[in-house]
Amino acid sequence: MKQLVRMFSIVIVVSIVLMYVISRMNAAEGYTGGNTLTVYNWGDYIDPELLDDFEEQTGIKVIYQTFDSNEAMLTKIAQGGTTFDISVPSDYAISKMIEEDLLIPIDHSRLPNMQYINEKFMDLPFDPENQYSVPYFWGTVGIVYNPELVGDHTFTSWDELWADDLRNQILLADGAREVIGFGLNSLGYSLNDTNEDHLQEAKNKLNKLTPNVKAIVGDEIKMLLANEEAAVGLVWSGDAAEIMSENEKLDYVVPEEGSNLWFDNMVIPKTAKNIEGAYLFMDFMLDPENAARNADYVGYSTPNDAALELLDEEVSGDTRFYPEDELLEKLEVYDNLGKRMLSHYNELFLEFKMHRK
Ligand code: SPD
Repeated sequence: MKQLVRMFSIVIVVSIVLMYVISRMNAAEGYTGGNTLTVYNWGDYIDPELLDDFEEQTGIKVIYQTFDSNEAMLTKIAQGGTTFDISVPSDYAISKMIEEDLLIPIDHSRLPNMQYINEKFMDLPFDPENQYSVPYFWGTVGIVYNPELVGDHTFTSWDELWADDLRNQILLADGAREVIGFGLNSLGYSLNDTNEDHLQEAKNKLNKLTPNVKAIVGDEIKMLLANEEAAVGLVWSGDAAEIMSENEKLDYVVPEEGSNLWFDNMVIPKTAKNIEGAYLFMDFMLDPENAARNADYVGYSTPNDAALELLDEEVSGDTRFYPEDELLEKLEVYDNLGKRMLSHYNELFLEFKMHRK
């Protein structure tokens, strides 16, 4: 009898250990049960204290994972095997996800704080009527530079990047659309151009930039520029704002030939397991105080009017990061160029990267 009880106890203990190990493995793969929420966001794109506050307010545990490009995020969600409840793609990637039937339509009645979003960020062509996405941050692509290290350059033109005196001084954000885009813009073409001759011309011109390019990097671009490891960077506006808060010598400009205006919105992928939690999270992030804290922390521009009022006037009145409509009208939003053309942009970017080796 004693032996039977011992064996029974062993079986119970082994089962408990196994259940624990399996639940940890699931968590690592983004498993969401009733009381967890898996958020898949860009790196450095949220105030981590907001996640703690959300957990405390709702009792929902957040499992947080990051990506560094729309392409990486799209591939991961499309290939399946994940259970993300929230993601934050950009404009053209949202359009692609809608096209590929990867998103759940949004019920606006579950998002009372959506009222604070400025209407110019709603109903944009990549998601008419915001059927699938909720504004998070927005911004431009431009050049951050250290006036003490670049002579007379003020980068009002993309062409200044090719100057001989900038040898090994430029860092580029690791984005295919951003790099091919400024190559096209520098030639006077649209950053949505699909003409093969124009694309080859842009790549050949970018190849000539190679001697000036020190590195193509991810989020570390902020630390490198703030520490003056390079004089110039091609960056998203919010990263420029953060870099400039670390090193006040630096400035940010959007070249006059044109550039990219982008929008990152929250979505609920079809992989979601906690839809109720996803709505709670989106509405929490739309709350004016939370949205203002988030904007303050990450440095990006908020589409939330009530949050904007809570920010320092120094921040909300800075036209480098909240540009006037006149500049915005000159900028272009990335189109969803379709699977084949987007892959072609990626190939061209890869060829440019290889050219540097
Ligand atoms: N580190 C956060 C980066 C977020 C950038 N999103 C901009 C995407 C533009 N296509």
